[in-house]
Amino acid sequence: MQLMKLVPAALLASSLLAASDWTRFRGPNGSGVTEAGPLPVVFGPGTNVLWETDLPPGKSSPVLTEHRLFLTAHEGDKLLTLALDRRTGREIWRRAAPSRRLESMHRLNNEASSTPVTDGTNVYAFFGGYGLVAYGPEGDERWTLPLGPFTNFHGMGSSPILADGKLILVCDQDLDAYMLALDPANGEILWKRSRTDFVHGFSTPVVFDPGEGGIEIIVPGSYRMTSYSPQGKEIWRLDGLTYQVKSGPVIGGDRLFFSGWAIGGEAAARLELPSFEEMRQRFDTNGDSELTKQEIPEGWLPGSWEMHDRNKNGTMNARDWAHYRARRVSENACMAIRLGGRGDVTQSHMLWRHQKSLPEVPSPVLYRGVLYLVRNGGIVTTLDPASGQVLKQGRLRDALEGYYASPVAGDGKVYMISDAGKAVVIEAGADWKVLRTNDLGEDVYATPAIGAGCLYIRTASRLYCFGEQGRIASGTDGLRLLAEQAP
Ligand SMILES: [Ca+2]
Ligand SMILES: [Ca+2]
Repeated sequence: MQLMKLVPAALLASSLLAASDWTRFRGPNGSGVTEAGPLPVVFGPGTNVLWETDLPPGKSSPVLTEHRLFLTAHEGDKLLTLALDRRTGREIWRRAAPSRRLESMHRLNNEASSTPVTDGTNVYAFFGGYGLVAYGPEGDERWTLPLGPFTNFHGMGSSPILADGKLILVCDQDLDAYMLALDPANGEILWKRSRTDFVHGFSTPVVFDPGEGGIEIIVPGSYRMTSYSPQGKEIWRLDGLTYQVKSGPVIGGDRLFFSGWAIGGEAAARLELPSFEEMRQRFDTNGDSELTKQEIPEGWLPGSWEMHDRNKNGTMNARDWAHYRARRVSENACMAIRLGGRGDVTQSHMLWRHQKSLPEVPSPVLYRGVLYLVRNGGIVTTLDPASGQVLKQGRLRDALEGYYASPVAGDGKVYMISDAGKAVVIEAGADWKVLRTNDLGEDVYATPAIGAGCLYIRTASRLYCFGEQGRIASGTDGLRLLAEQAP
């Protein structure tokens, strides 16, 4: 179903569309923030709907070009990339990846959970069950690159990005994790950086531009944040992350903010275990130089043996044990890191850590000088990015569900959407307050996208483009996007 509404005419500056720049997961450099016109407070099915389009299932987010909107979905055995008309929501084309492999995944993950990226013309999409695909604006297949199968029992979730003219993809998995840089023109692998110290992860990188010529690609991984040059050389590393990273970092000035949470990462669960060598000497009763379940004292066994027996041979070797041992002392935290370092910056560049009421999946959003976190149960915490001090904490009383979509912000508002589809609009500020809780009537897992005067929200069955028609009509910023009527 497509539902078109007549959109009032207004004058238009196309530069505004370019400025919105929502071309990758969470928009401009993964920040979740853009200022591109008025955004609605009141919206939902039948209310302030500029258009809506039925979609096959998927949990990826839309990305925008001046005229198009791209997203991914899966239907039956097809891994789909779709192009919609940004003004109307009309589907222009859909293409299926050459094949589809069903990978193991968490019950809440999805075969189309990675968000594509666009260079403004073409689209690049990643599916854990296939690899990478690249299409031109008319749906012409430019290249494909099969990848995997992956050793990530929750399924893949990281999204590709474009940086320094390269397509970057992080494939963190339990065995042989790596990061790729490709030529977006032809899919040729420019470099492949091994990340074998890391286990499965789901984070999407961000880019730091220190303004001195060279950019950095910043990648959260299990226990460690790493910064790479566009050539794949490590610039700095910082230890102290949780073991399983899901959210993405955000940058404000010369600071990086990251929030990580995983089961077992609470301070109370912390347990210092002996080294592998000591374990071997004390407990390797069958003399095979590895540790079986039976050999490890019961209180020291991992909750999930499968996860830590990374090569699935039924025993723990030194590498398996080292990772498990690190996990038992890793702690969940939201942290601030000073950028610009070199080498191991764990001691020198960690600015603060906050360890209470942390989100499990959603990334933080830094908006107008305030850092926002939302965790399951609708608990919102705002932090002072300078000090890590809590500014305010409160519950979203009408949206107490789980939170998987990451918050986004613009036009003085922060949007947080629960998995039950309650979309809370918060008036931004240290002393934030709820303006409105809208009910979308369907589950929401995808992070919204923001366009010029539009909020794009993917629910279980459709994509909505919401906007306040009155404000758009009277707006002086004039949005051509909304001025043009459906063809
Ligand atoms: Ca043994
Ligand atoms: Ca093993």
